[in-house]
Amino acid sequence: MTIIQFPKDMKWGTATASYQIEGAAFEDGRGLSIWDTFSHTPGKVVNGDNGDVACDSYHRYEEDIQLMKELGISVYRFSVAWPRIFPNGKGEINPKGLEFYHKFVNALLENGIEPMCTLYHWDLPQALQDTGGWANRDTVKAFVEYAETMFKEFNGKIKKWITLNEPLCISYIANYVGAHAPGNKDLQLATDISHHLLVAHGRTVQKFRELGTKGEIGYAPNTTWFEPFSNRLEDVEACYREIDHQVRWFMDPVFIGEYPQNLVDWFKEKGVELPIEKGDMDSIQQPIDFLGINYYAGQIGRYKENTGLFDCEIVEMGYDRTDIGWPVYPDGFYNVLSYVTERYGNVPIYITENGACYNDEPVSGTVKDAKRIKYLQQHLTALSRVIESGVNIKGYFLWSMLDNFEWAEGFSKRFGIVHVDYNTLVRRKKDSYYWYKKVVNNNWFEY
Ligand code: JJW
Repeated sequence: MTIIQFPKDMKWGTATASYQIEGAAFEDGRGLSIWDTFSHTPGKVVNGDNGDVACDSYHRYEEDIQLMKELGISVYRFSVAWPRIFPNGKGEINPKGLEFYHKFVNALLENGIEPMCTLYHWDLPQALQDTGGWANRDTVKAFVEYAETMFKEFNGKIKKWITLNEPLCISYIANYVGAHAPGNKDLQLATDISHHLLVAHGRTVQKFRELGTKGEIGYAPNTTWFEPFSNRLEDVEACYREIDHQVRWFMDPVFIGEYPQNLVDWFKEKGVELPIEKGDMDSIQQPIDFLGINYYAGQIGRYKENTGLFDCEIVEMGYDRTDIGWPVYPDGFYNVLSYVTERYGNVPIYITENGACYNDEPVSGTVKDAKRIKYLQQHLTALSRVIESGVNIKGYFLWSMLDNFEWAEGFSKRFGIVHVDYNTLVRRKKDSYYWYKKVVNNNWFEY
């Protein structure tokens, strides 16, 4: 028998995002976002799904909060829909939007659950996309204004803030791969956006300090790990290019004030350059209070010419895959966390997302998602090992509280520890919910 024990001040939570759960897409003055446009464009989302209703959490948040309370979590990570606050992205504020989040945050606090608020989890106001979106520096300005509104409005009530969720997805997946809204396929555009996102992040942190906002602010890049197929230098370098892009590109500027030079050169060979203006790197390099890490999967990589952006091919190694096709690779979680700490020092880290897609359905009232439990056991073990090694882990947010709208995969991919029936919107606790409840309450689990 092995006991996996966590530090006594470890915080346990769950995570969601506005467009993925709220629904009420056209209510109370909410403006359109790029995900409304994208999901209503035929062929973009599996089965033509969209977030018009989603989990209807906009109306059912009290039920959701009861599920959280019974689970015993002390923190909940959610995101605010920018177009609910500023239907046109900037200018006039929609009081109903603020009112909704006040009611929601009050309800969390009344139930003893601390809110962690993500300001940007992908639902850019469509009005800002119409003037170029994140490729236009005016969007950076609009974002800082929106953030300022939120800091002032919720000062003292929300004490944990995240500027951006998964900048790699916002830039390269949405604007180079084209799999997410707005669905562009342009490497220069994606690179411009990656830089503007970092500037937006840094200026928002500056604004947070300037206003003397209570609490802490961080940032939540997604990570992955690439393990070289062999120790051949070419394989090692190819894998490090992937890591340099997925991890360092979005963290080196924040912690060190510069981009990884090898990738700057790599992109330059492809005719792509960063749109750095005077003062940008200073704006980006703001001390943050914590780093959020999202981790789901790792890969084995091998050098192959003209493959992907970085001449690295993914090698099929027969690892188990979740139902979204991502390899289960808990060592990658350990490696990413060690790597980040080694590179940037002992920064406080929240695991802002970790979890697994398994599509188990209810059978006579129960959802037996044993594979999700196994995934969580493996990843929490890796987390425990890294904590033992001295990495400064403050908390863990399981993605996700509920099954929800999984972006381009629509409702076909389920990440929740609570099952949602999308016809009736009935919530049903899965076996993993009960398993996680024990972890949260005991602060340990056993094999
Ligand atoms: C990459 C698609 C080909 C979410 C990607 C698609 C095609 C090279 C889960 N994290 O729902 C990454 N998630 O909202 C945030 N993380 O490429 C939260 N990463 O690529 C979860 C999807 C993702 C992705 C999805």
